[in-house]
Order: sequence, then C-alpha cells, then structure tokens
Amino acid sequence: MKKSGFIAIAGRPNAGKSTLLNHVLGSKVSIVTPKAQTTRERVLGIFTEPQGQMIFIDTPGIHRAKEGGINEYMMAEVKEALKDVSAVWYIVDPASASKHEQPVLDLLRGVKAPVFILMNKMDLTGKTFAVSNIVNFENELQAACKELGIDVQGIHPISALKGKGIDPVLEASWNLLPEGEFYYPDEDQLSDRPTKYFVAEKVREQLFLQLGDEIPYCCAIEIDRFDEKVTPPRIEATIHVERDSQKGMVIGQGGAKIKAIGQAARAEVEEFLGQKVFLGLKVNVLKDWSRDAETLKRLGYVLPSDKPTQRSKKKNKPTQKTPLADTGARSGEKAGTAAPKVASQVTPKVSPKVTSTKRPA
Ligand SMILES: Nc1nc2c(ncn2[C@@H]2O[C@H](COP(=O)(O)OP(=O)(O)OP(=O)(O)O)[C@@H](O)[C@H]2O)c(=O)[nH]1
Ligand SMILES: [Mg+2]
Repeated sequence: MKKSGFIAIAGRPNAGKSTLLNHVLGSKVSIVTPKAQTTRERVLGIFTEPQGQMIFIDTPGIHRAKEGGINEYMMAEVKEALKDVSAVWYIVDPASASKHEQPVLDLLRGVKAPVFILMNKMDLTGKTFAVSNIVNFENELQAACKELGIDVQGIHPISALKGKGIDPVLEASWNLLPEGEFYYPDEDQLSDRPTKYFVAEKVREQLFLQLGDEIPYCCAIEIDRFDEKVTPPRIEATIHVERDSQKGMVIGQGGAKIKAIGQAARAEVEEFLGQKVFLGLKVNVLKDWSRDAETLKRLGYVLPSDKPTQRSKKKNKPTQKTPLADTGARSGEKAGTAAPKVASQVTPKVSPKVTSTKRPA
C-alpha cells in the first residue's frame, strides 16, 4: 500500500517556506519575493512519488495579527493548515533570534503532529549569521518546544534556495505518512488551485518585486476574464488598491510602472502555462478592501470557518479522479517548450484549467 498524507510548511514571514515548496516540487507553485508576508493563502503542493503522495501545504508567515481583515484571514489559513497533518516542517531563518519565534511556537503548541525544525538559508552561514548563533538558536528553540510539549523530530540545517539538506527530511517524513488512497489520484497534478489563481499570484508577485514597501500589501488581484477560445488566450485582471494615492503609484509616470508590471507578470504566466497569453491590467480603488469582511469575501478571502465545504484531510478521501475543473496546476510538458493543452481541458463554468508546469525528471 502506498503512503498518502499532508505536511504543513510553517514559520515566520520570509523564512523560505515557499522557496522550499517550489524546490521539492521542482515547480514554481508558490510565489517568492524578498518581502515578508508574500504568501496570503494556503496553497497545496502535491508531490507524487513511487512510494506515495506527500501533500505539502504552504502557509502565510506566522505573525501577531490584528483582529479582522486580511491578516486575521492569513493566520486563520495557517491554523487550518496545521489541522490533521502527519508532520509539520517548521522553517526558521537563523539570521533572526529565538525570541521572535514565539508566535510560531504559540500555534505549534496545539499541534499533535511531529515537527521538523528546518534551519534554512544555511548558504548564508558566516554572512547574515555566525555559526555560534545557530547553536544558541537551536538550543533555545529545542528548550522552548520541550516546555510547550511540541514533538520535535529533529533539527535539520537546509538551504531551500540551493536545495541542500532536504533529502533526509523528506525520507523521515515519508516514514510518518500513513498508508492510504491518494487524495489526488491524478499523479500529474501539482496543486489544488485553478489556473486563474496562479495568474493572479504572478501579478501579485510583480507588485511585491516592483513597488515600494507598503503598496503590495494594499493590493488584491481579481481576474475579470480568462478567455481561452481566442489565440493567444486573453486574460484581464484588476489590481485593487485601497486609496487614490496608491492607484497613481501602481500606474506610475505615464503608465510606465503598470506596463513593466504587466510585461513581467505576462512573462511569468507564459512560462507557467507554456504558451503565449495576452494579459491586460487595470487599477481600481476598492476603499479599505483589506479591512472589510464583505469585500474580503468577494475577493475570495473567505475564512476557513465560513467555507461551505472543506476537503477533510482525514475523511472523505476521494477514490474517483478529481474532476478537471476543480483542480489547478498540473505537471505535463516542460513549461515554455510544451505543446500546450489549453482549450480542450477548460471547463468554462469554473476557473480555467491548463497544463502548466513539469515535475522534474
Ligand atoms: N540565501 C537564501 N535565501 C533564501 C533561502 N530560502 C529562501 N530564501 C529567500 O528568502 C526570501 C523569502 O523567501 P520565501 O520563500 O518567499 O519565504 P516565505 O517563508 O514563503 O515568506 P512569506 O510568504 O512572506 O511568509 C526570498 O528572497 C528567497 O529567495 C535560502 O535557503 N537561502
Ligand atoms: Mg511564502
């Protein structure tokens, strides 16, 4: 019988969670930027191997969030991800200090699953932190976990960026996974999200990369149109900002900024989908969207507790193939070189469905 189960990837903002997920999958399922709190929602990375299916849940960085609004939503997403998992990969940036880890430890103390502490960014040893720091950091973390009853399976030095030190963690994690049916029987499927989610994320990634500190946090993306009946497929999206002044900054002098954001996002989308697309962006002021519960819902930021149906990690394991329209990124032909399978796989009612990225050989 094959193994099948969930692993949550958790930790403080900017620790390298999404980088690690992308490395394991060999595909850019989760966006990565140098700014903290890039990831806003849970996203699954489905890793199907001969021995079984390990489903990673990338999560937003854990921080103390004010009540209400997008930050509370982000933390609710983390809490949901930590339920019913076989293990937690707890990612730590050793350039930080153990005292800053308290919000993470507070969440992990309620988790029964074993925890792997992964000291990331080891390629920066001697640059952003000294070896002696790591030793202290590890000792302090271990002591704190012991006191809180967190079941630490081990501490591993890794580099998510360079792909170093990850194999032993994977091996130990396979051992913790229960035997069972695959949750995602389509072995090529890489994520649970529809394609338009990934398009919106590629746009958001460019906002983080190309705009000043505050602005990206005030932006939400809505895909207005995804028409694959035309060639190239036509995607239209709105960047919602919270205030008029932000609108001007996203558009830039003579529209230069929005043009650059659009070009870079389009290139990323094209690589992800393995085909040319048209991407049109517009900017709209949606006053205080990040604080208004109803607007957040409209934008898809629905609290896990408010979602009508949820895939239980323990029960209701699907034995049928997941319907195409429910699923997102898949492995397939090599991105950028593939003959894309687009229109034939799209179910118009729901979000578009395309072949996207390739699992590494
Ligand atoms: N040098 C180095 N940089 C890394 C490593 N892992 C991640 N990074 C960098 O750290 C930054 C944050 O990486 P992310 O993967 O977005 O971090 P995250 O934990 O997902 O962040 P949030 O989504 O904001 O919580 C990016 O600039 C990455 O390139 C690593 O092993 N070494
Ligand atoms: Mg992330």
